[in-house]
Amino acid sequence: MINNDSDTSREWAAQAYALLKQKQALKKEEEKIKEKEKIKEEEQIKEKEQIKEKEQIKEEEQIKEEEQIKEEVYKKDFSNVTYETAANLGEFDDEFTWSAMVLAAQGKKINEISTDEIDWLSKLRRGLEETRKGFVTELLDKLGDDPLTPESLDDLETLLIRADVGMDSTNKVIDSLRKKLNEEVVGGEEGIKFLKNELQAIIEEPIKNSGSNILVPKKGKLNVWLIVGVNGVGKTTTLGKLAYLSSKSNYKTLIAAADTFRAAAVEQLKVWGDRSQVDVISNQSKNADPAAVVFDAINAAKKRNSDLLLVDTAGRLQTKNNLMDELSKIKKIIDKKVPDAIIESLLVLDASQGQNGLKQAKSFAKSANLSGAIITKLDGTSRGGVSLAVSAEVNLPIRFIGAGEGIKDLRPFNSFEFVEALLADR
Ligand SMILES: Nc1nc2c(ncn2[C@@H]2O[C@H](COP(=O)(O)OP(=O)(O)OP(=O)(O)O)[C@@H](O)[C@H]2O)c(=O)[nH]1
Ligand SMILES: [Mg+2]
Repeated sequence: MINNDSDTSREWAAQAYALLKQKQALKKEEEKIKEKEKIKEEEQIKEKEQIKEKEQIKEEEQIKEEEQIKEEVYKKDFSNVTYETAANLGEFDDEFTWSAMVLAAQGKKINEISTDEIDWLSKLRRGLEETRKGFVTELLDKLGDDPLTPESLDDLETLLIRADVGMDSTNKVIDSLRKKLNEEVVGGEEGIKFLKNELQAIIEEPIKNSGSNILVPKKGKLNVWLIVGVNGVGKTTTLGKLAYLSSKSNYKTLIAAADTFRAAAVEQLKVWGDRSQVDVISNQSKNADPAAVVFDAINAAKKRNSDLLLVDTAGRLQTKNNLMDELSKIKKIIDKKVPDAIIESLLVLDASQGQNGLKQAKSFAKSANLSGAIITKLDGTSRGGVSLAVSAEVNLPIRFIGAGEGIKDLRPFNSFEFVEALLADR
C-alpha cells in the first residue's frame, strides 16, 4: 500500500508537515507574544521602580531641606537677631555713618546691615560718651598729631586708671606702648590704633580661653543660665532682655523666678515674661525655697523640651555665705535632675559702680564658680572702662552688655564694637 499510494502518502506527509510547520509558527508567534508581554511587564515594573525611586529622592530632599531650615534657625546666633518691630531709621548723620563703618569694618555687606544694629551701636556710642569724655577727648588733646613721647604715656596711664580700666590692664597697655616707642616713632593716630588693638586683646583673652566666641544655647541639651549678682545691679532686667533675645532667636525659653526673697520680684519677672512671650515658673508662697522653684522649672523645661532656662536669683541676702549656699543648692538640684544640662553662671555687674563692681566680681568669682559676666548700665556712666578690668583681673569672658532699660537694650558682647565705641572720636 505504501508503494501504490506513495503519491497520496507524500501528499499526506506534506500536509502534516505544513500543519506542523503552521503549529510551530503559531507556537513561535505565541512565544513571541509572551516574550513581548514579559518585556512589557518588566518595563512596567522598572518604570514603577523608577517612579518610586524618584519619590524617595524627593522625600529625602524634602527632609534634608527641613533639617537645613532647622539648622539655620539654630545657627542664627543672638548677634544677628532682628526684631519684628525694627528700630526707626534715624537721620543720616555722624552717628549713622560711624555705626555703619563699624559694621563694614567687620565684613558686613551693605545689604546685610540692619536698622537694629545701627540703633544698638549708636546707643552704645552715646552710652560710652561719658567714659570717652574724660578719656579719649583728653587723650587726643594731649597727644595731638605729634608722635608719642614718654610723657604722653604717663598721661595715658592716668587716663586709663581714671576710666576704671584697672591696674593690670593699664600696665599691660602702657608696657606694650613703651616697648613699641623704644623701637620706632609712633604718631598720634597710630598710637590710638595700637591702643585699640591692645585693649581689644585684653578683653578677648578670657573669651578665647573659654573656647567660644559667643554664648548661645547648645542644641539638643537643656541650657540653664543662672543670673547672679549683688542687689540692684540689673539681674532681673537683664534676664528679661535675654528672654526676649532668645525667644526672638527661636530658642524655646523658660524663666525660673528663683528670687523668692523680694516679694515684687515675681511680678517684675512676669512683666518681662509677657513682653517676650516666655512663661515664668514661680512659687507664690512666702519664703519659698529657690531650689524648689528651680526643681519645678526643670520639670517644666523637660516636659516642654526647652532649650534655655533662665534663672533669676536674689541679690539681697544678708550675708554673702547665704547667697553662695543658695547658688550651690540650685546647682546641685540641676546636676541631679539633668546631669547633662549645660550650666552657665553669669555675673551681672553694674558698670556705674566702677571699682566696687570689680570687687564684687572678684569675691563672687572666688566662691560662685562663674563662667561669664554681663555688664549693665553702660548708658551714661563714666566708668565703662571697668569692663576691661573684669576681663583682665577676674578673667571672665564678657558675654552680653546692656545699655538702657528697654527690652532691646542688650546685645551679645562684641569686643571690636566695644573698643570702637569707647574710643570713638577717631
Ligand atoms: N540705665 C539703665 N538702667 C538699667 C539697666 N539695667 C537695669 N537697669 C535698671 O536698674 C534697676 C535695677 O534693676 P533690676 O533688674 O531690678 O536689678 P536686680 O539686680 O534684679 O535687683 P534685685 O533683684 O533687687 O537684686 C532698674 O531700675 C532697672 O531699670 C541698664 O542697662 N541701663
Ligand atoms: Mg531682681
